[in-house]
Amino acid sequence: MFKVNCSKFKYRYFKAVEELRLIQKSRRWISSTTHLSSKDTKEVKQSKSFTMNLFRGQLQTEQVFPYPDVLNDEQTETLSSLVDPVTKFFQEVNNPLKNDEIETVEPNTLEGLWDLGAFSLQVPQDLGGLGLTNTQYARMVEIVGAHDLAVGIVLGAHQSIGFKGILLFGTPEQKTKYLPRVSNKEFAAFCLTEPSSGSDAGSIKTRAVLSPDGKHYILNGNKIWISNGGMAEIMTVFAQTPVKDEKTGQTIDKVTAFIVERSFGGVTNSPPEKKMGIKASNTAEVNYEDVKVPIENVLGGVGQGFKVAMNILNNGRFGMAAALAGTMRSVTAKAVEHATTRVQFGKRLDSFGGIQEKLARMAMLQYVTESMAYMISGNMDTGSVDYHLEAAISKCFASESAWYVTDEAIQILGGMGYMKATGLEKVMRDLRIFRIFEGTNDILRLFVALTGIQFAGGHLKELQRAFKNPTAHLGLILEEVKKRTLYSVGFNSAPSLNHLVHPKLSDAANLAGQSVGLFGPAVESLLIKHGKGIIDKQFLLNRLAQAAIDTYTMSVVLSRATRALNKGLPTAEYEALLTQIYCSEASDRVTNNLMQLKSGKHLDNFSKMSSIAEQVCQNGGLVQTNPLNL
Ligand code: MYA
Repeated sequence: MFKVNCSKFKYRYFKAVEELRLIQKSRRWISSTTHLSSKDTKEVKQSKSFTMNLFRGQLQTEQVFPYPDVLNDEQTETLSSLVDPVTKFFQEVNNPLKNDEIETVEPNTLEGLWDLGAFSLQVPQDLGGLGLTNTQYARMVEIVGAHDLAVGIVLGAHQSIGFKGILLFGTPEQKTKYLPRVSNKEFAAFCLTEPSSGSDAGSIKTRAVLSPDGKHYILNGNKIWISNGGMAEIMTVFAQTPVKDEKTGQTIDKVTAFIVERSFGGVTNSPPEKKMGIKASNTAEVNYEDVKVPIENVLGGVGQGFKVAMNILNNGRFGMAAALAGTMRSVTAKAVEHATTRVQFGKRLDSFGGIQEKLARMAMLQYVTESMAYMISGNMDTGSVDYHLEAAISKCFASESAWYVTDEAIQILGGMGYMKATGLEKVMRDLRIFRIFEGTNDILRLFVALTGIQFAGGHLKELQRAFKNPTAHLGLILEEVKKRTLYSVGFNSAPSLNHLVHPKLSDAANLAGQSVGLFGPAVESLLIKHGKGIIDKQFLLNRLAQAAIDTYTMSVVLSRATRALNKGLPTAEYEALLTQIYCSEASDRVTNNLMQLKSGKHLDNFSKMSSIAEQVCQNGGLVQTNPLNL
C-alpha cells in the first residue's frame, strides 16, 4: 500500500516539476506572441464573472453563491400585482394561432399590451414606464414566452434592444425626449444587420458624415431583417463615421450609434419578410437616404457605436432565457397532459421509462434555463458589470434547450403534436430563429471561448511580468507556484464548492469542482500549444465553450437547489434531484470535451472533418459517390 502511495507521490512530484516547466514555457509563449488583441497591452483585468475566472482555473463564486434573492417587499408586491393580469391577458385576449395566420399581432392585442405598459417595462416611472428591475422584467417576459413568442419579439425588439441604448447610454436630454414616446405607442427598433454584415457586426457599410454646417450627420445605407422595421418610429441605427485616430492622427471609419426618427425624412422600408416562424412579428428592410440626423442624436459618443451595440445585446440576452423558460414550461405542460391521459398497450404513457426519461430531461433543462435567467438578472440588479459571458451562455443554452424540449413534447404527443391545432408546431417554427438572431449560438460560443482565453492569457502575462522582476512580485510568484505544486502533487484537490452547497448536494458539488479543476490546465495547455493561433481553432474553441457552458450551469443549479434546501421549500427535494442528475451528466460532458482538446484521435478527426468539408465545397455540394455503380 505504502509502495503504491510512494510511487504515486513520485509521479505527482514529477508532474509538478513538469507543470512548473509549463509555466516557463507559457512565459515563452507570451513573449513570442505579439498580441491576442489590443487588450494585451492593457492592465490585466479583474472580473467577478464565474465563467471568466473559470478559464484561469479559479473559482470566483461571488456572482453564483448564494442564489440571488434581490426583490424587496415592494418590488415583490408590484410584480405580484402584474403577474395575474398579464397572464390573464395572454390567456384571454391574445390569440397566437390567429396572429400566426394573419402574420401580424391582432390590433386589439397590441392596444391592450400598450395599455398594460408591456412595451415600457423598464422605462423609469417618471418617464412613462413601469420602472421594473431586470428580475421583474424577466418574470414578465417569462409569461410572454409561455404564450406567444412572436408577440415576444415585437415586445423584445422594442425594449430589449430597440430603445435599450437610450436607457443605457442616453444623455438626460435624450432620455427625457425619447423614453416617454417609446412608452406611448411609438415603436422602436435596433438597426445593425446589413446585407454584407451579419455576425461580423463591425463590418457595416452604412455611413454617416457630418454636414458642412456641423449640425447634422447625413446618414445613408441599408439595414435588413430589422424586427419592427416596418413599424418603428424611433430607431437605434449603427453607421460608420469618420473619426480621427488618436494614435496616428489619421481619419478612419468607426461605428457610431444614432437615434433616428422616421420623421426625419429619407427613411423607407420594405414590405414585411415572409418567415418560417415568429410570423406575427414585423421583419423588414430599412433604407436610409440622406437622412439628416441632428448631432445631439449621437448615442454613447462618436466612434463608440460598436461597444454600444455589443452592450445593448449583452444587456438584453438574459431576457431570451427568461422567455424560453416560459416556453419550456408551457410545452412541457402540454406533453404532460397527453402523457398522463393517453393509454397505449394498456398503460398510461407516463408509466413507460422512455417517456419518463423525456419528461425528466425536459424538466431539468427548463430548471437550468430558469435558474440562469434569474441569476443573471439578479446579478445585473445588484450592479454587476461582469455578466457578458454568462448572458451569452444563457442565450445559447436556452435556445437549444427550448428546441430540444419542444421537439420532445411533439414526440410525446406523436401525430397529435404534429397538428397545427395543438400549437406545438408553431412553437417549433418560432423557436428556430432563437439559435440564429441576437448573435448566432456559433458566434456566441466563440465569443465565450475567446474572451475567456484572452482573460486567462492576460493573467499569464501578469505572471510573466512578475518573473521579470521577481523581488517585487515574490508574493504573486510564490502563490502561483504553491498553487500549482500542491495541486499537482495531490495536496490540493480540485477546487471545492462543498462549503457553499447543501450537504445533500455534495456529490454533485464535487463533480462541478472537478470540472473547474480540469478547466484551467486545459486552457493553459491550449495557449502553450497554439499561442495566438488558437483564434482559428474553432473545433477546439467550440469544445472549450461547451465545457464552460456545462460548468457554469452546474454551479447555477447547485446554487438554486441549495437555496431551496436551506429554506426548506416544498420543492427542495425535487430541485435536488434535478441538480444531481444535471451535474452528473454535465460533468461527464465537460470531461469528454476537455479531453478532446488534446486527444490525438479527436485532433485527427477534426482534420479529417476539415478535409471532408473542403472536398464538399470544392465539389459545390456532396461528392457523387455512386452507390449503384451507374
Ligand atoms: S440584432 C443583430 C444581432 N447581431 C449580432 O449579435 C452580431 C454578432 N456579432 C458580434 O457580437 C460581434 O461582432 C463579435 C465580435 C462577438 C463576433 N461585449 O475584435 P472584436 C469588444 C462587450 O472581437 P469582432 C438581432 O438579431 C472586444 O472586447 N464587448 O470584434 C435582433 C473588443 O474590445 P477592445 C465586446 O471580431 C433580433 C472590441 O469589442 C463584445 O468584430 C431580434 C472588438 O472586438 C461583447 N459582446 O466581433 C430579437 N464583443 O477593443 C428580439 C466584442 O477594447 C429580442 N467586444 O479590445 C428578443 C428578446 C427576447 C424576448 C423578450 C420578450 C419580451
